[in-house]
Amino acid sequence: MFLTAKILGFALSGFLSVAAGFDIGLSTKCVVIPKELDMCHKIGYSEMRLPNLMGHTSMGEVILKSTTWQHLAHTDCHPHLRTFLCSLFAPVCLDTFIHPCRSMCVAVRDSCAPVLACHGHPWPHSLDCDRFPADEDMCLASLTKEYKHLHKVLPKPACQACPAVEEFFTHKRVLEVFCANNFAMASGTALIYDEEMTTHKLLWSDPVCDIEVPERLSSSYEQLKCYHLVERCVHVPAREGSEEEILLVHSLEHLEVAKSTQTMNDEELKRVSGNYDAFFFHPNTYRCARLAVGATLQLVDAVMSGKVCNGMALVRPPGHHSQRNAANGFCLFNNVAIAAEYAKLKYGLQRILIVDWDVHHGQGIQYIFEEDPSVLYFSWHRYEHQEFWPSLKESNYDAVGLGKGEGFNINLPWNKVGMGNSDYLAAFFHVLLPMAFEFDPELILVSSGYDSGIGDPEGQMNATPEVFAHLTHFLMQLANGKLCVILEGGYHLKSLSESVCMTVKTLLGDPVPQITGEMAPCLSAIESIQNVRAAHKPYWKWLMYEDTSFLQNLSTSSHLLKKTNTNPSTEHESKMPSNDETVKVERFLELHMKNILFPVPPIKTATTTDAKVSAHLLPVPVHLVKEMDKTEIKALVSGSYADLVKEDKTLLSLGSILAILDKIMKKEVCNGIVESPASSVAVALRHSVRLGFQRVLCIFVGDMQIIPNTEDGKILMIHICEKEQSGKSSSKHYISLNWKEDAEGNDFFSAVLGFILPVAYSYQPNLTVIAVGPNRSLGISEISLLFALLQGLAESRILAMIEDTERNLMQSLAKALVGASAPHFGVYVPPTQEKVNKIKILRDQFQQEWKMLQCSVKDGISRN
Ligand code: Q9C
Ligand code: ZN
Repeated sequence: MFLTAKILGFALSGFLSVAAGFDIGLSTKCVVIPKELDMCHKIGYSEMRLPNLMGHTSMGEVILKSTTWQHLAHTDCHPHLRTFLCSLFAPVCLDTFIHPCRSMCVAVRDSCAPVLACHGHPWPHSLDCDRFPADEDMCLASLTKEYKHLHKVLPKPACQACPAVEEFFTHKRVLEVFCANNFAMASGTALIYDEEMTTHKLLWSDPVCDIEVPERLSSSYEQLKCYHLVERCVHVPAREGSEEEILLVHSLEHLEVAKSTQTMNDEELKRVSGNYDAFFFHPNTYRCARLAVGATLQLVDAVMSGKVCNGMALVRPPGHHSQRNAANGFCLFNNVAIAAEYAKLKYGLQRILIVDWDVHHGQGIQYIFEEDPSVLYFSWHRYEHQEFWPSLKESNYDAVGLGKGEGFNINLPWNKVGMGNSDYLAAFFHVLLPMAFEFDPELILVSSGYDSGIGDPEGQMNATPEVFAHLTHFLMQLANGKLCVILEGGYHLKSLSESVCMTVKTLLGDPVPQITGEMAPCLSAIESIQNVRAAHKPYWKWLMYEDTSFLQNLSTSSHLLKKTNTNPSTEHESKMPSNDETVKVERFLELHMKNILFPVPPIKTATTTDAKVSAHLLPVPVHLVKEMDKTEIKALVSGSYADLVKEDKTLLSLGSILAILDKIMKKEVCNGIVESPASSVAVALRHSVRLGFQRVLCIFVGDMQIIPNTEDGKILMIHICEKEQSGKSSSKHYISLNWKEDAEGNDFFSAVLGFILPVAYSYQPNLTVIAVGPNRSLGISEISLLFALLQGLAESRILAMIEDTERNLMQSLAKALVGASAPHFGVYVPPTQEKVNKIKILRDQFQQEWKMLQCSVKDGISRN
């Protein structure tokens, strides 16, 4: 992680002042990105700058110039070698210049020149270290202290044992090997907060508006400080949104009315406020609302320019209810809608996803983008058959968008209060995430209201703060991680601030807390999910073969009838949460957060001391663990697995596995990756259980020789292979999923979202083992997807066991585990009918046991 964090971007002018000696004319040249450099395409730029520190104008030229030394990349001569070489000629995205400092060059040269000498080549003039600036603040510096600690001994090649080298044949390959995405990936999390936005407040008594208080902002910020999250974020200042920016969405008339309130007295303010449904003006409201818009745009700029990879803006007033010509529901300007228009205009984006997890329907956003296919809007909201504010017919699931925008508006109405973690997760698995992966957004904006959380007087829902960590984690897997979270509602101060913290913590890359409690969506949630799937079936390829049909009679309809008959006064009483309830939730959360939060292990990823392994994992910073010695392992591996210990190779890998498991158990490391024969998996699983992991989820990809015993329920095995293996039929704890990767692209999304994740979340493992054996039927893209999404489980405790022939796989997975590369899952392709049917059969078979699989109500199934 610190590798990328070390990379300093600076403006062109800064570059020019230190770059004397380089060919400036060429280094500032914008060129069209060749197709094979998809790391830059991913970011959304069609042009880039060539840093051109070697005086080259094209990749072809650079490859010619580097023939004598390019094979250095495959030696282990210095941990920063690839970074150094990449910085010399990699295309630079985002107008950010990257180049090495003299100290880095010297360090690399001192270690690597002997390797070149070994092969009969001198250190090339083009890599002369005097050409590079000495100022360490301005460029990629040499080894940091931590790095020295991790790699104490750099190999000193001797002429008798020249390191083996590999030749490259294509431009693409050269770049891949040198650059490995390092420079295309932004890192860091922006946090935007400006105290001035607490000056907007209600000046008279109004029971409808009195929950939208300044403390919503200040207490969230205080809580962030309390968890030391503020200091881990990149501070980005707010600014005022310009009139031009506001007019991207709003009418001039609306802007003028808002502007005119600045000089009004209380009485006039109250009168203007009365023109809207649930809004109040304060003399500083206009200024705050402009800051809220500007803060949101600053966040979009920080993310789109690559300054950070994600971030959160704490703003007031909120935005998602406000409309072209009207304030509404505490909102004056539609911050998120303006941001989407701005991003389209300034960065030429063609696909933006807006996720609105606020408990209210952001009807303002819906209206603005209803006919726009470039903005996919998803909102879940308390609806109660149109009883709940804003009580619109168009908040129901059948409002799917209009004209060209048909299919790009997704409403998931909740017809009951009390929705909780399982309901929200089910909505993500069975509705939002499959749409989002098919849509493939370039940027995600979250209308992040926390009134959908527990204790909120408006929402009356039950979801606990950690569910927002999971929702955030899922969204981080899309749009190359470009995620902007913008505050909307949230009126229980404690619930709000804890949820904000869970979101920011997750954006920063911390492991996600486990969700506790029964995992099963409620009947009413399943009904809503079924109906929105049915409504969207005509528009989405992934839904094409799903058997979704509308449910006419909802379990909540009778409740609606009953409600209209009740005495309004008693109804009012039961609806209003008492002060008592607020305090009760406060106390609950105080304890709950202590229970679920855990110290982040000091080391993210561990691997073995086996030099062969670490060599091709570099330059990813992994921690090296010393394996157990043979007698120790022999003592541990007893009984039925005795045969295994006879094989020396197996024994060695077991030694590393057991050592890493031990460190994961002790919370010294978060995850681990080892080279290991598939035959060790059964032993590793049993050993995990013996160490004290109560539920171990194992995803096994490929042929399995020894099928572990899973009868006691302490291990849940999902076995993915091309054909059913004989000898074992599926059961609750041993599930066989026959899946072969698609030649056209990645169609595994449907299996992961529709089956593997729901089963995994139902089981709630406290350790995940992902093993890849011989004859795997999944490609690197499919396995990477599995890794990315399963990291949300078991507090990110993952042990990866990979066959020793899988060098490429090993390298990409190591990067995924360390968190050093943006997610990359290949091209989305929708699943074939045959594959959809496969999932359907499995879902039917297991949904009574693993309830998160449920996404439709079948006749004859009565639950809850
Ligand atoms: N009887 C946000 O959460 N309630 N706004 C009005 C009228 C308004 C919520 C009730 C709730 C607005 C951003
Ligand atoms: Zn709300």
